[in-house]
Amino acid sequence: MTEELAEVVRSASRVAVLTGAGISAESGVPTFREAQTGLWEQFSAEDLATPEAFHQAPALVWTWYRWRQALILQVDPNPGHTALARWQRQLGAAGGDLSITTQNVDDLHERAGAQVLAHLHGSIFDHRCAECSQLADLPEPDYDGLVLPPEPTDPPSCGECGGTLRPGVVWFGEMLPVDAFDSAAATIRSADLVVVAGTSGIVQPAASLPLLALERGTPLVEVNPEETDISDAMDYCLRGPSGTMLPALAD
Ligand code: BV8
Repeated sequence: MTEELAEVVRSASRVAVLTGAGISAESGVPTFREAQTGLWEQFSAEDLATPEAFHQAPALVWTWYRWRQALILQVDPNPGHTALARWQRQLGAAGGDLSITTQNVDDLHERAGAQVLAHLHGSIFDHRCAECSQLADLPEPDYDGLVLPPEPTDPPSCGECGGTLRPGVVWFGEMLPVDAFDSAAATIRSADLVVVAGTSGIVQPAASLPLLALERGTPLVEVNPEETDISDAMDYCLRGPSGTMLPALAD
């Protein structure tokens, strides 16, 4: 990290962070860029994360989500998650603020002790009725997420209307929760530093959020081992894994 960036970080008191799948990669949660395996080998994640896929193959899509839940329950936050939680506590104690907006549907930021402002694409642990939208609590999936699940199982029925339960996430082609997006946009517009960690910058409208920083010339930092669709907008690019780069940035 250059001395210039170190000074920018030291003087920041209102930090807005946007994270993507890459921040959970070192915990062992596959990113969307990685090839699928097992039951889902012939599909890309983007193929499965749609209402159409769930309508056509509810058991396959439902089992994919239950398997991902099991995997997430069995892994731990990594130093990237814990660095953001620490930085958030430190800034909060000094009268500042660090907001975390994530595209991820896992709970690893929370399990690292951080407050999350917005889960733009929902939570993998939420389930709702595809017909009446009633939320439903389900027991944890009973298979080992570190090995691939057995045959697909049908999604359960809604206890209220008998409809079909679906994952409580935002699928491709579905609208984001307006309040989540708007609060994320507000924190980025009022930040004095924006950090974008672990996202390819492909999925919209999430990927457009960091660009709001350009309105006021707020410094933009990207943490990613690779170049992304939004790297050109960045003032600083830390080319490395977030588990290494975020602790260096936060401390
Ligand atoms: C919307 C929840 C309005 C589910 C997700 C045609 C019709 C309809 C819509 C569209 C269309 N064409 C385009 C769109 C818009 C579409 C879109 O953006 N498509 C893309 C594919 C072009 N967006 C939508 O549909 C959104 N809704 O637009 O509504 C609308 C409605 C109707 C009609 C028109 C418009 C909804 C998008 C939300 C989808 N749901 N997740 C689930 O999780 O199963 S998206 C999902 O994929 C993730 O949440 C995340 O957002 C995205 C993956 O992106 P990343 O997080 O960036 O992860 P990725 O794997 O791509 O990259 C990982 C990065 O990490 C890499 O850069 C890698 O280098 C880096 N990395 C790896 N290791 C590390 C690391 N970085 C740091 N450290 C490491 N160790």
